[in-house]
Amino acid sequence: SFLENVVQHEEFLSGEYDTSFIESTPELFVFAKRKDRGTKMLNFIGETIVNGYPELENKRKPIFEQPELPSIKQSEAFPSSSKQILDEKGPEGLADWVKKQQEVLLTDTTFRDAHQSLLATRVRTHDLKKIAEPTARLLPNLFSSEMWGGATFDVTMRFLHEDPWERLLTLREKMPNTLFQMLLRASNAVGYKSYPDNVIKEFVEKSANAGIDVFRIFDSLNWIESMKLTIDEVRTQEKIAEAAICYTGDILDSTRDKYDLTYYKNIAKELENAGAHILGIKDMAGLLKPEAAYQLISELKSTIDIPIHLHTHDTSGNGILSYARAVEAGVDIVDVASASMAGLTSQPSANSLYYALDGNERQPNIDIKALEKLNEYWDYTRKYYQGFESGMNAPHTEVYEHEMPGGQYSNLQQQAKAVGLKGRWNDVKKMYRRVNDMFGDVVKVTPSSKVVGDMALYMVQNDLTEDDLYENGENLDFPDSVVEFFQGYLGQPYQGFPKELQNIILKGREAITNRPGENLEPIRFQELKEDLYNILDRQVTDHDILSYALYPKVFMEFEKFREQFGDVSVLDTPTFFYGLRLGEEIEVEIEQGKTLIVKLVSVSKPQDDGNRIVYFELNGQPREVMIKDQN
Ligand code: 3PY
Ligand code: ZN
Repeated sequence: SFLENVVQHEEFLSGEYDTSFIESTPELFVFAKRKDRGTKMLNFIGETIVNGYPELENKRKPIFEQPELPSIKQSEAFPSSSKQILDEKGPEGLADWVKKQQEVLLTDTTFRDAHQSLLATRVRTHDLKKIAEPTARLLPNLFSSEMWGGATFDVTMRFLHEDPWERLLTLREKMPNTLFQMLLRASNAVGYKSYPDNVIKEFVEKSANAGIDVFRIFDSLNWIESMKLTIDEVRTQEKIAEAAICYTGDILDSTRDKYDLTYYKNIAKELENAGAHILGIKDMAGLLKPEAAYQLISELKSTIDIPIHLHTHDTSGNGILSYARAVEAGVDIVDVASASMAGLTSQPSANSLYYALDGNERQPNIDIKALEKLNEYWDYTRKYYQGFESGMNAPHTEVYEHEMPGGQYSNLQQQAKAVGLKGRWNDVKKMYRRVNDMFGDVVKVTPSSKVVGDMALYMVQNDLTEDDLYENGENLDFPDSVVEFFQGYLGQPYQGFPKELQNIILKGREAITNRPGENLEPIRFQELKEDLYNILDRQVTDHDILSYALYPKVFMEFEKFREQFGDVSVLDTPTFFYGLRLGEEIEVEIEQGKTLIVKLVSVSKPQDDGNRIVYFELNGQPREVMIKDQN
């Protein structure tokens, strides 16, 4: 693999915070000798040419058309926007302003949830950066751009070998007048488990400083106890705390009364009391049917005073109608994506909503021509990522059955493939719903959805039925995430755990009922900083420390990768995924004003030791690199 030299220490891999092992096993952290940037880049491109990007089945580089960028006047000042209102009037001032708008406001999720939900989160900073300024200049009336958080933090480091903080800072520079919104999993931050309180606080502070304005905060079990600390910290930073309820079940189905209107009204009131500036309704799977949207928003409007921001996924094909009904009921803001990155497991299309509300006094005040222009860019750019498409190409009303979040669909599908269940995707989806019911009908959103997904994969892989669990549970070795979930490490589900199943899964391990963050040792940031400084032998930023605190293994692998291959975020996306064709020449701007010209000349046959020699021209000079053929 790419990462032959990655740290392979048991304790380290388990992601423990214990830093003493760094001191006791320094050899694990010795990094290779530095090479120049050109050599690193040739090594990366050579790897990709010889072995392919690990995750893609098709390794041959297709011919892609270049998207044209919309024309903008870079010399002009950026048009004013909601960002100025926040900066001048603070979060309460902004919330008041939102309530006064007649038209429905829009959040554009193209930079985050749309590609998380369609392309397994793989859209690279390179492609976001190019369209960032046109988006900011052409759509100043957006309420916000959701461009960070959720799965992007992990995926940028793990699969794209990029620094998520650099993405945020880069986009901030290109879009100074846009409200930046992130998705934050409360005490799970941008990870899949609970973190110590001081990590959450530090993360919020540093994200706010780096440019996040709106924090959409949710708990994967709608457990408010776990959201309060995050809400408080966002308020301390004078940013917008959008506390979200995750919508699950079906308020229209009277036989399924665990999550009824009263349940949602109570949570909304509690979140308002906890200090939310905006209430988010996070319909992560797209289960909120049009009439339910009308009823829910109407009831909530008469229950709370803060603005309401609705998020859905269009999996069923009913997203636009749900929004139209929510608009009728007075919803303040809705989440949409650029048309070519919209629909299906993603958000409803901004362009479609604009036309759907033609003649309606609440039609969004947005430049449709600009939307169409931006759309062209995404239409081309999406093709670069075709290897990550889920294969869903028509509305799936079966989502009302399996209830899988849009952001999980393509990711779980990849996971199923990876464990050899490629032909059994239908079984996995059915099992997903069975597991939900066995778990007591739980809210399914990251990370609780991952637990349900892990259990479903486990059961399909091992051909287990529900009866097998009850009859033979003591002999089964359940996935760690499932055990930890039943230990209460992700918090407490509404109405508790199903006791019998909990006993079977825990096998005598103890379960907690308090907030997991209370039990976790705070991270000693200063010590960690010194340790990392010694290991990496470079200045360590607060961002590095947080990346390490959240994802120790992923961060160290990312560092190793950078040491070996340099900053690959500067490469164009087709080259990043597919390398170069014979004779192909590209220009790579490795920093402002410094460009490398790389041409692939030839690739040798594998030698006796399994290596191939890849012959390049780098700025006109012959260069060769030796790459081990892994095939
Ligand atoms: C995330 O937490 O990443 C989600 O998008 C959940 O819907
Ligand atoms: Zn979503």
